[in-house]
This record gives sequence, C-alpha cells and structure tokens, in this order.
Amino acid sequence: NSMLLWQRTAFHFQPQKNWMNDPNGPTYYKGWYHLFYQYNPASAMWGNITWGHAVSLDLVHWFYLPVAMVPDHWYDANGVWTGSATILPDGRLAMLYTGSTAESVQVQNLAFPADPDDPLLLKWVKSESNPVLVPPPGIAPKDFRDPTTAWYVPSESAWRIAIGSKNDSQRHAGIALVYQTSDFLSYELLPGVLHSVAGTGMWECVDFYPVSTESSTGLDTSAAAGPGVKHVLKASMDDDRHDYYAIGTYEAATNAWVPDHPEKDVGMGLRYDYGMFYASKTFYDPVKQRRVLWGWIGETDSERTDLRKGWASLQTIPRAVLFDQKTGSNLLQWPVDDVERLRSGSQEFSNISIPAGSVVPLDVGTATQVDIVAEFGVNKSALAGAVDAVAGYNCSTSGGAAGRGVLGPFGLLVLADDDLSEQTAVYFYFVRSTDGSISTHFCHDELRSSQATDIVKRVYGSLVPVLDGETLSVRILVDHSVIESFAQGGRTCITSRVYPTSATYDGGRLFLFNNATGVDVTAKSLKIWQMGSAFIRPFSEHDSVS
Ligand code: DQQ
Repeated sequence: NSMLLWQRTAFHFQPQKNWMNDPNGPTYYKGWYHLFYQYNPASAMWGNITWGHAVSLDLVHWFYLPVAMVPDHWYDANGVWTGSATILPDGRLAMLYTGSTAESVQVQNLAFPADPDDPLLLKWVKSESNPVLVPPPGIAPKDFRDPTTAWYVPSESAWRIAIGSKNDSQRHAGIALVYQTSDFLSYELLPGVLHSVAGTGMWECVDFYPVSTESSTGLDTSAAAGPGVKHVLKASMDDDRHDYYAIGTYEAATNAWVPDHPEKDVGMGLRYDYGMFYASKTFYDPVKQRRVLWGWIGETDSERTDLRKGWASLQTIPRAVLFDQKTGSNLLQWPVDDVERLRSGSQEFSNISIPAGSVVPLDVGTATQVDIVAEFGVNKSALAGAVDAVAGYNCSTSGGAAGRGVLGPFGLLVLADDDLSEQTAVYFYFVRSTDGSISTHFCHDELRSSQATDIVKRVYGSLVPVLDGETLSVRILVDHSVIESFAQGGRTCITSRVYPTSATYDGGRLFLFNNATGVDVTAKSLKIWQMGSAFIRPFSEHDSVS
C-alpha cells in the first residue's frame, strides 16, 4: 500500500525491514563507523533480539551488514540485549552486552571481534567466560542491564563500567552500579552507587562520559576528571520512557559523581529530547574529536500498522554533544556536520513579517526532505508591555499551536499540505511572568500531523534558555515522516514521528505562522536546503574496502 511506502525516510538510519530499537556499541574502528542495534530478524515487533549491524564512512551513508550476534547460548537465549564498545589502548575492541538468559535472568557478557584485522568486524566471538557478571545480591534478576563503555582509571590500573538497575526497597530508586575490572573477565562491584534517584524506577541504557567546559571538542570516555572537565550521567527511565541527563563532577578516587544542580538531578531535570527519543548512547569519534549521540525513535502508530508496513523505528541523525559554555547548565546537541553534505540548492528569505494571527506560505516547492535554519525577531516593546493570561504555560497542556496567547505561539508549520489539513507546528511561546522576566517555551504540536487514525499525536516541548542579546533560532531536519528540531543551537531538542497522508512527496509544504494575539513576529532570516537522499543499502562485493 503506497500510503505506507512513503513513511520510509531518506537520510535517517533504518533497517531494510522488521523491528529495530536501541542503538548498540557505536564505535569507530579501522576507518569505519559501526552501528549495531537491537533487531528482530523475523518481525516488525520487538522479539528475538539480535544485533543488527551497519557501517559508514561518514555517519550519513550506511552499508547494512549481516547480523553481528544472535541469541545462541543459554546466557543470551532470550535476547542479545543492549551493550557498549570499549576500544582498548592497544586498539583491541571489547564489547559488553546484556544477555537475557534462558530463564530471563539479566547477565553481562563479553564478545570480541573474531578477526581484529577485519575493519568491518563481520564475525564476533563470545567469551568462554560468559556470563562475566550476574545480578549481585539485592538486585532483582530482571533489573540488571545495559553496560556502558568502560573508562580507564590510571590510579587503579583498571577499567570501570556502569550498569543500570533499581532499588525498590529504597523508594523505587533508579540506580547506577559501578564495577571495576582489569581484564573484562572478572569484576569487582564498587561500594555504594554512582548515583541514585528515588521514585525513578529502572534505569536503562545508562551512559556516563566527560565533557569539556572550555573547548569545543569532545572527550574520550577515559579522559581524566579535573579542571575544565565535567561528567554527564544519562539514564533512560523505563517508567516514563524518556532519556534524562545531568551534568556533574566525577571523582575517580571515591567513585563519586555529584550533580551541579541537585534540582536538575537525573530524573527531574533535563532531557536530551522532549519528543520520541529513547535508549540513547554516545561514543567518542577520534577522527573528528567529537562525542556523538545516537537515539532510538520509536513509532507512535499501532503495532498492527507496523506489522502491515513490515518495519518499525528509526535512529536519530547522529548528534555532536557539547557542554553549553554560555549557560553553563545544559548540553548542546547538533546534527553531525557530515549531514550538511546532503544539502543541495538553498532558498533564502529575510525579514518576512508574520503579523499576529497570520499564516504565511513559503514558496519553496516541496518540503518533505529539507534542512531549515530560521531566526525570529519580535517587537521588544510589545514584549515589555504584554501580560499573558496563561499562567504556568506547558507545551503539552496549554492548547498547542492553536491555543492563542498574547506572546505566542509562533514558528513554522512543516510537513503541511496546501490547505493545512495536515501540519506539524514547530514553535516558540513567550511567557512574561509578573516579575517581568520572560521565559521561552519551545514545542512541537503533532495534533494535526496526520489525517490517519490509530496514531498517538501529542504536543511536546519544554523551556529553552535564551540569553540577553541572543536571536531566537531553530534548526529543523524534515525527512518525510520524522522531524528533528534544535532550538538555540541545540539547547532544547524535539523529535516527532509523524504519518502525513497528503503532505507527502510533492504535496509537502512549509508555512510560517503567528498565532499570538499581541505580538508581531519577523522571520529575520530563513534558509531552506533541499536534502539529497543518503544511500543506505547492503554492502556488496563491488564496494571496495580501501
Ligand atoms: N532495550 C533492550 C534492553 C534495554 C531496553 C532490550 C531499552 O537491554 O534496557 O531490547 O529500550
């Protein structure tokens, strides 16, 4: 059915068919970027979990390779679950992953490349010592999974990994355990936990890595803690299916991680993304000296529809992650610059007025596969005078793009059709509080994204910091059925999985809108690139490996 065909994307990674979930073991090895992923070789639903595998020279174009690891031992009979790669100083690669055993106990297993000289890492050997870790006393057999990339602690001549779990006797606390090892075969559980947050439940896919507070390059996972370095802790919370992070300080000697802002502690504070985004994982790219984040974009249609269309899920465009030196309190995420190689002819506009209550079409032809950078300006005096009736604005509950306030919403309508019967709004909303301060909300409204039924449509978003003198800006990647937005250089990000039925191919349009009642907005600059399609296809014998 053609209605389902176009939901395939042009430059997002997805398998040829069937189910995909978490990104696994992303790494760079002998000239190739590797992406493994949770994969069901037999169906478009979760199950039979195996590691799918693909390689790329640039993080944009991908070759599918044969599956890397299948559930073929008692210790992973119920699935080769999520894991992470560690590159050792001598160049060897250690892969740790969770196996769900024949009895559904979660254990950690070690695998390594059968031929370390094969840059494609086609064949994997599972260690004779598996499982190398079983749930420790006090940890339930199904609450022990997803080992991180290891970091090296020179003073101990040893490596450490973190593993997510939960502690129900401690007010349903999510926790990250830390193990120390010198050979990846035997491990010592370190006392205490790396971190714990009451009420957050099982922490899946924990990630733990250093960021520089002074430079714009990424840091290797083993980079020493110290001045100019902070550590990010991320947990994917199984209870609410979102990825939370906090920035803090790590002391290797005591294995203690202390969040900078306890109120923004992992669990209540910051999210990588306010839309469909889960089970993410970073890796250090030594070629471009950057830390790269992958996230899983699940479906919001029904399982029945997924089975009919024969596939489910996408990965995000890989995002470079940096500490935000201007705010000092959040990360910045930005699509890897390699994706800009897909840009072709751009159309530019400047100073387009968007009066209160208007919708302005943009004459760009089709806009189903585009990269958009937009900057907005608002009349400052209007801001100063306005008192908004909306107290406690919240993207999800304040009426979305249709709810009119004095100072918002305004922004773009993407994947829209000519008569706006389909549209996804990407917008800002200012709120002026009684003390005169202005806060800025950034949201996606999916409520009119598709005329199809059987789809969960939501309004997503959060606050975005806008500092004095900064212009309001957003970058949006539109790819047929997925929209990834990055506000203020990537301080707040939102991913929407959408299912337009008429805003497809040549029918996909772009509009500006301003639904505020009390403020005129100007699109100060707009740049829209048509995007080429990435090749994402099986590796063939004709593809030479140089
Ligand atoms: N997905 C894997 C688990 C992980 C979960 C199983 C997160 O290892 O905890 O497919 O989506």
